[in-house]
Formats: sequence, structure tokens, C-alpha cells
Amino acid sequence: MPRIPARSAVLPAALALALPLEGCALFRGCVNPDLPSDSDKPNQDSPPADTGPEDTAVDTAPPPPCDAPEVEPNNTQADAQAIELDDWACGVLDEPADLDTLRFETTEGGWLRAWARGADIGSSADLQLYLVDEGNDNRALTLAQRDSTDPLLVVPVDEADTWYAVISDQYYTYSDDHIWEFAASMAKAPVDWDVSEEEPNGSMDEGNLLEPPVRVYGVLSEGSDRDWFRFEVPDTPSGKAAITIRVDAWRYGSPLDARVKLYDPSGQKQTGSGHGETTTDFDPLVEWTATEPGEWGVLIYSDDGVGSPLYWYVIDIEVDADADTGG
Ligand SMILES: [Ca+2]
Ligand SMILES: [Ca+2]
Ligand SMILES: [Ca+2]
Ligand SMILES: [Ca+2]
Repeated sequence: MPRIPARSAVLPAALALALPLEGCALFRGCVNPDLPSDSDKPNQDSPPADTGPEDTAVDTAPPPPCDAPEVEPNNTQADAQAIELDDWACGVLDEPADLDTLRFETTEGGWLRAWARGADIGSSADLQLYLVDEGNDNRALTLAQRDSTDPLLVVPVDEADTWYAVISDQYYTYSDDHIWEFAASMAKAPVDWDVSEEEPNGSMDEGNLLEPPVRVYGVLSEGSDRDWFRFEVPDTPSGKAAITIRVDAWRYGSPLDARVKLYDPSGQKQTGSGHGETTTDFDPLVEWTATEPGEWGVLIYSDDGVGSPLYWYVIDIEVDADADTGG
């Protein structure tokens, strides 16, 4: 069970300037997720291992702590320390409001994996990770994974770009034991899907028409983005059909905290959810027995009002017309 600090998050002025997002919304309502202890680890393959120093017979010096030990000052993008993809950087949050900023380049589109380790290596810090590109269009903040207080991001990148990773303590505590390690690397897509959303899809009428079972990839490209999908529920002998809607995002490295709502053919909301099987799972699961055939609607949006092109999701929609829906 990861350590769950009880203190509330406080945003220091320096990071508030660095993060052009809004207060507590940025921090999932300033609620620290009570992480579940289940052992489902879908995306825990490690970044490339530290290859260590050259193996020479005469080199008896201790190995460096990492490929790129931090060099202060590094609290701002202007003072960011350049690192290479796949290198491990390391440092310590040992001053009030210490922000450790790293800079690296991506050379092509694909999926970028950015991982900050703290709890994992015995650190006293509860790390958070903010990732932003040079143009300030692509940005993401994450505090934790489903099974670790260490933040991990796996996000889609369009093209060659310059990125900044800002490592800090979620509660802005500091000590000589607030150590961290960080690596960024290109990665495989963490999920697969059948189709991608097509914008505009900002209303039920504009919703992308789908044929379940289907797995759709989408992005909440800004905090106000609303993505609607429509699908047909058939007329069944029992008059009932089981609808299942499942989101895969946060557990695979998306910064998104999604909410899903389900609408009947007349546009009335029937149900919705902001979480999965436990309230600490940010990936929504919705199960509903439809008693009305016709074109139903699904809305997905950012629960904390934060979005960017990095806030991706995959949503599964299934309709089981033969389900035993319990009378
Ligand atoms: Ca530092
Ligand atoms: Ca610093
Ligand atoms: Ca969208
Ligand atoms: Ca949209």
C-alpha cells in the first residue's frame, strides 16, 4: 500500500507561474487519491535500464548516481537542464519550493513516456510531474499511478518538439531525502482501438455514430472539450439491453480524470460515472440496462476541467441485447 500523506496540497507561486492551469482543478480537486492495492500493473515495463559506467579493469571509482545528476538552479524553464531521451536524471528536492526542471527533445511523433521515481527508490518525496512543450500547447500534470504514488505519463506527441519536465513534491515538502529519478523515452502505444473520434462532436446531435462493440480513441484537447458518441440499442424480445461503457486512460499513463454520462434516445441523462469499480480508479465504468431502443448518446469530458492534446482516452462501448438483465 503506497504511503498516503494527509496534508493538503499548496501551490507555491513559482509553480503557479509555471503551470498556466487553475488552482485546485489542476490537482484533481486537491484530493490525494487513495490508491488501491490491487496488483493490476498494465504498464509497468521499465524505461531503458541505466547501462552504468564503462566496464574497465582500472576504474575503481564509484559509479555516478545517474546519467544526468541535476544542476541547480533549475527552477524555471529558462534554467532547465538538458538531458537526452532514455537517460536517467536524478536530483533532490532539498529547498523550499524546489522545482527541478529538465529539458529534452523528441525527434518524431509517437508516444512519449515520462516517469519520475520517488517512492519506488525510497524517497521521502511524494512526487508530481508536470510536462509541457515549448509552445505551451501540450501540457499535463500527474500525481500518481493507480498502484504507486510515483507519477507516470504516457502521452501522444505529434512531431519533433522541445519538452520540459518539472519535478516537485506534491505537498511542497523538502529534505535531503526527497530524492528523485526521471527518464523520458519514446514508447509503444499503451492501448489499441478501432476508430478515432471525429471533431466536431460537441453535442449529442453531432456525436460520432458508432457500431458497438467498438473501441474509440479520443483526446480532450482542452478543458472545455466535450466528446459525444451515439450508438443504436436494438429492439429486443425482452425489451431490455445491457450497455457497458468503459474508459481506459489514467491507468495507462494519460493525465486525464474522465467523467462519462449516458443519455437515452430522448436526450435524457440516465446515468454517469467519474470512476471505475472503486472510487480511487479515475477511469470510468458505466453499466446500465436500457429499456428503450433507439439511438443512445455517450458524453465524455474532463472531470476537473483540465485538458490538452495530451489528455487522451479510449472508450469501449458494448451493447448486449441478449443479456440476462435480472428481470
Ligand atoms: Ca533540486
Ligand atoms: Ca530546483
Ligand atoms: Ca475531442
Ligand atoms: Ca469534442
